[in-house]
Amino acid sequence: MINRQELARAFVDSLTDQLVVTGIGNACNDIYAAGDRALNFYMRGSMGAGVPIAFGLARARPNDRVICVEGDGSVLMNMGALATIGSYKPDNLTIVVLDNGAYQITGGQPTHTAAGIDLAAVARGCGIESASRVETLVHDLSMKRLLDGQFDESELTMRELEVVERSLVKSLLGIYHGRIAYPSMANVTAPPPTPAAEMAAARSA
Ligand SMILES: Cc1ncc(C[n+]2csc(CCOP(=O)(O)OP(=O)(O)O)c2C)c(N)n1
Ligand SMILES: [Mg+2]
Repeated sequence: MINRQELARAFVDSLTDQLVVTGIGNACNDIYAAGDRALNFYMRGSMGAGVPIAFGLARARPNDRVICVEGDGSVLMNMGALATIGSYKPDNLTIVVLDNGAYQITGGQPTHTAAGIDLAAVARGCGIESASRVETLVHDLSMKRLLDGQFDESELTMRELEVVERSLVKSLLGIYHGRIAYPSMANVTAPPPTPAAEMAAARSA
């Protein structure tokens, strides 16, 4: 089973020249810890600002691909941004919402998604037709492989394939409880330095 930081490392390793905007939650810390790059922008301060910043960047840089990684708490705080994106439909913007059902970084208080609010459905309602939950993406992926014959040699039953799908979804969601200090997270959750700290370091260097 992979965990959220491993997922962040795999994501960062797969990047080439994409512009990455992270939200203020764990997305920011994980992606910074996985490997800082000049093309990353970490929103450090305002919840809800990652998605609109990424949208503005996508509009301003139509030849670049922009990927925004946000938390559920932030997206809930600024759902109107989804309607703006649905109106403009930028084709160079991808939004990934790490929906752990919690304001994890401030102590794990539950968000509305923990009560069943479906952000992918909200996004589709806002005109972002391709929005989908990770369960759907994984199922579509496995059905595509099944239909194009890639499982023909495999002895997996449909029931076993479902178990594989569920376990992949669980890995991808990487849900951890905010109040538990997981040992493997100890050395990777340091946030990126603030701009003020960076300027102070540059002055003293
Ligand atoms: C406008 C605003 N309100 C509250 C905060 C305090 N705050 C910072 S991160 C955070 C939780 C973010 O939750 P989420 O986006 O789901 O990310 P997670 O911590 O779950 O990864 C809160 C409440 C803030 N920075 N800005
Ligand atoms: Mg969250």
